Amino acid sequence: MKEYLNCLVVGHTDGHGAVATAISIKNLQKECENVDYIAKFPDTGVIPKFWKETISDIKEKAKNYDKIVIVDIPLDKFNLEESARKLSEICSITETHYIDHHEMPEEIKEFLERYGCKVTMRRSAYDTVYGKPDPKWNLVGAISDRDPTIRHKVTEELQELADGLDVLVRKDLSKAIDAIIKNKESVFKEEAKRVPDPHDMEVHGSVVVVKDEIPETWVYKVLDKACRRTGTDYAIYLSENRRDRTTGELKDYVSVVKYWLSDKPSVKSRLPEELQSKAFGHPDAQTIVVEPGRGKEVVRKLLDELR
Ligand SMILES: [Mn+2]
Repeated sequence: MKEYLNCLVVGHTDGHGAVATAISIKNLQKECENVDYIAKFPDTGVIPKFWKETISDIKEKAKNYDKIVIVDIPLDKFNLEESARKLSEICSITETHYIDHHEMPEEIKEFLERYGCKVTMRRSAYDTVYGKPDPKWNLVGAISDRDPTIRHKVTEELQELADGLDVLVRKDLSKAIDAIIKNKESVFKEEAKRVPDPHDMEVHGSVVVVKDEIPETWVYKVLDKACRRTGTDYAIYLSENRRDRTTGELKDYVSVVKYWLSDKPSVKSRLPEELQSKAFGHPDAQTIVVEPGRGKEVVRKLLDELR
């Protein structure tokens, strides 16, 4: 007989969340007869929705569980007190473990602990999990979360698994969780093949320019691969005369990324001033939109600046 009868894991829905959920389930199975889980987009994937709606469903079911683990789901920073209050209600119904690696103010942590929540705040994505991290899968999850604290342990094979994981969680999250629990690497290696390989690449110092035609949805992932393969810090891709999906206008798009393991300054911080207003995206994954025919000039300017 195990110590607990029914346990529940509630987890986030990105690659890292899938690993955190799967390994938490695996570890709980050693102490619980039955482990259920909830990890579903958008219910546990969109943070405001989670704390506004999904949390009430969990509260309703809480009395059926001897232990609940909530992992990799940050409190809603725009409704911090409100989300902490809702979490504390669950903690007062049953044993609740809240495990995360995003910032939490000390007074919120103290508040939760007063209500009996078992709060574990981790510094790394790697050990954001219930119980012991799995030496392989938790690394894959941390790569997927682009956590630089594990940089010295990253290998090409683990990055390939993380690529496959990122693809599969968007298509079939429960299949991904199941494959991690069953340690089926082949499932992720197969998915990773969907990320196109860069072939035609030009290296200029610490910058690689990818000349292949890349489907729009894969641009950032392919650029990431290009940096990995060539050992460069930045990658650039030009897509000329592409139709804007909302306005229907033709534009040139220049995408620039910084490799997540590089300690060079962000792309955004290094953009020439005249391009700043034409750029959007994450500081390390920017796309610059210009009039058709002007893309090549932008690529030259970026090369001058970044190489
Ligand atoms: Mn995470």
